[in-house]
Parts: sequence; C-alpha cells; structure tokens
Amino acid sequence: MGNFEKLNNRKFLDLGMQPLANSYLKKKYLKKREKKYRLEIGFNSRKKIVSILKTIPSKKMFNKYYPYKSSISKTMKKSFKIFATKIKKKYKPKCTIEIGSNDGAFLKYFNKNNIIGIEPCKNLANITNKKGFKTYPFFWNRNLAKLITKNYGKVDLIYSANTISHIKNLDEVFSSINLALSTNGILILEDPSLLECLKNNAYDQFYCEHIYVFSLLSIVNILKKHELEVFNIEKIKTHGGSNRYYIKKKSNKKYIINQNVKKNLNIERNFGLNNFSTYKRFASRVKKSKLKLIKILEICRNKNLKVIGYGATAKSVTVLNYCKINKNLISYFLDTTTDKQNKYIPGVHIPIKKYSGPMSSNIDVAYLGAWNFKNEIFVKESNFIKRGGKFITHIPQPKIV
Ligand code: DWN
Ligand code: SAH
Repeated sequence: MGNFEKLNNRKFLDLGMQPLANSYLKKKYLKKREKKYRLEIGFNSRKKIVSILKTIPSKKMFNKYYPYKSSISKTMKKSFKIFATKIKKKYKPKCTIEIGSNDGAFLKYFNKNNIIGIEPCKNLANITNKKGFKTYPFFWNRNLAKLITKNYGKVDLIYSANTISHIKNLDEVFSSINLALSTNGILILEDPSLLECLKNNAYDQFYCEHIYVFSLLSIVNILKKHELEVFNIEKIKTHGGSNRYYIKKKSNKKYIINQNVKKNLNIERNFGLNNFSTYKRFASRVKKSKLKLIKILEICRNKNLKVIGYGATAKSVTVLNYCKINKNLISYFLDTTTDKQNKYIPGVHIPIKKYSGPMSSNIDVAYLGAWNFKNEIFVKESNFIKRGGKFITHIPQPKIV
C-alpha cells in the first residue's frame, strides 16, 4: 500500500495480509484488486507500548466515507450519557473539547456553547455541525490546538474515547493537548485495555485503525515527557474491557493521585505486560484460536446449518481475513449501519445485509462479529435463542453458545 511508515518494535504476531478495515466494498469493486497491507504486531520494551508495525496514512482511513457511527449501539449511547452527566456534575467544565466526536454520541449531552468537537470525517462532522455543535472537521494536531486556544482560550476538559489509539504521533497528540489545556484542566481518555485484550485473546482489536492498544504502563510512560500524569484510572466494560484514564498536568495540585493507579500498574506488571514472553504466549493462543474457529464453522457447514455473521465490525475484518473465512462458511453478515448494508466485507467479500428486526427461523447459527455487544444482542435475539438458535464467539476461546 505504498507509503508505509515503520514503527521499530519487536514483532510477536503476524495476522497476515489485510485490507483496510472500514472500506466496505460496493459490488462493482469486487473484481478489482484490493489494496492490502501486512498486519504485524510488536512490543517496544523501552516505550512499553504495543502497536501495529506498518501504519496506513490517516487520510486513507478517516474521510467522508467513514461508515462507523458511535450511536449505533444502545450500550455505547448509554455509556456516553451516563459519563457525560457524571463529569458535567463533577468537574463543571466551562469549555470542553472532544477529540474524535464521531456522530455526537457523547457531545450531545453538553450545552452547545460549552463543547467543541474534533472529527476529521466530514460526513460525521456535518452531523454535529448541523445540530449546532461547533465541530472542526480536522485531525487533532498542534495547529488545531493553537487555532482553538486563539478562538476560545484554554479549555478545562478534554475528552477522547477510542480515538487516541488511532493516532500515530503520540508526542504531537499530547503536546497539543498540553497547549490547549488550562493549568487546572483535566484530560480523560478511554481506550481498549491491553490487559483485557490479552486475557480475552481478542486479537481482533488489532487492525489498521488501531495503531496502539494501550496499557496503563504505556500511557504513564508516554505522558512523562509531556509533564502530564495519570491521577486515576477506571476499568470499564465497553469494547470488551477498556480503561478510562484521568490525566492532569504535573503542576496541577488540585487533584491527588488515587491509589488505583499504583494498584493497576502492579496488576499489569504481575500479568507480565512488561515482558516480551507474555506477548509470544498470546500469539500462540491466537494461532490456536484461528484453528478452532475454522473447525467449528466447518462442523456447522458439514451439518448443513445456516450460519450468518452478526455485526460487520472492523474487528471481524481482522478475524475473517486472518482465518480466511469466506461465504462458504458464513453466508452473509447482518448489520444495522446503513453505510455498510448491501456492501461486502473487505478481503473476504462476504455480503452484508440490512438488519431489519430479530433473526428469522431460517438462521441456525450466528457468528458474533460484535462480540463486545453480546449482552445487548442476546436481549434483542431472545426469541432466536429460545427457538434453539446458537451463537459462535471466538472470545475468549472459539465456542458455540
Ligand atoms: O475504535 C473503533 C470503534 C470504536 O468502532 C473504530 N476504529 C471502528 C469501530 O470498530 P468496530 O467496527 O469493531 O466497532 P463496534 O462498535 O464493535 O461495531 C459494531 C457493529 O455491529 C456496527 O457495525 C453495528 C453492528 N451492530 C449490529 O448490527 N447490531 C451492533 C449492534 C449492537 C447490533 O445490535
Ligand atoms: N469517540 C467515538 C468514535 C470512535 S471511532 C466513540 O468512542 O465511539 C474513532 C474516531 O476517531 C473516528 O470518528 C475518527 O474519525 C476519529 N479520528 C481518527 N483520527 C483522528 C485524529 N487524528 N483526530 C481526531 N479524530 C480522529
């Protein structure tokens, strides 16, 4: 895919040749050769950070065609509502920036004059701009931080969920945050947890957009250089287990460092997140996971069961391409996202159909692409389950449930 840049980390996992995760294909492009890149994952023991080794330029992934909308699930809508209400009450921020505001699932709970969205995908930035929430359709960087501080002054809260892990230049991310944040201001980040990713064998957290899967250890290390520090951490359930990091300037004495920080650093060290051997063991579990998933799907096919996929996630693109699962094993995927429907999954070309209500009786088994929304999906498909319908998940090990 041309202009790769390499991150010089020690490789522990090779997930093969992969297409761009959110580039769902229209039928007319199926015969064209797709661009692919090698998805390898490495650990940098000096920086304590796990990342993909070859990165794709952001503009190729985050543009006006980006299909993912945060408001697509009840789970995320609820999580954002509860958290927005909580921090508004607790910190009473006069001015907030949200980096990666997507379709406004979090930002909409704020007063229009009190929050600024940053969202490089113009289709998404348009949604919130039209609703009257000032949204810059740009990538977060130093120039934008300068522009915002010039227009609005320094802000007292910066929030970013599931976005910083998508930005390669972390030094620029944090130096720009430092520039825009007031002396007593706070930064709250939310991203999938590396510890949970390893425990769940969730190798599908790795794809082109997820350059990093962070641990507390890695965040603490990155922040040092920028005179920032984590003063609290919460473990949350979203996206298969995430961390919410509360960060402040070192000079900010308004908040004391919670015991949780030390406790979680120890938990991560004890699990072995500092040791390369932990990642090698994860890689061998991933290989076993692949074989087992293929085996389960082949058994279903041999029994002539109708198997479909539930939730055409970016994560499933990694699984399907790594395991080489095509429509011989999964007939089609159902998805509620309009911009994914009637398209095909990149690489393996499984069709995506519109989800228009609970699954019908001609479906026997559904592979959970959106395993992170298992609870929400099981409620929605309670009749399917009552009828004896089954789900396949690869988390934490491939099995039929
Ligand atoms: O970090 C990222 C996360 C936040 O979102 C991005 N890089 C891209 C994206 O990743 P993903 O596609 O793996 O995210 P989700 O949130 O697991 O995607 C869920 C998908 O499943 C959506 O396409 C909607 C669909 N879905 C469905 O069809 N029926 C979801 C639910 C809950 C449902 O009931
Ligand atoms: N915050 C939302 C969206 C996560 S998807 C949620 O938690 O559901 C990742 C989002 O990050 C996308 O909307 C993408 O456009 C945005 N993004 C990617 N790179 C970015 C950058 N450099 N600056 C700001 N946003 C970025």
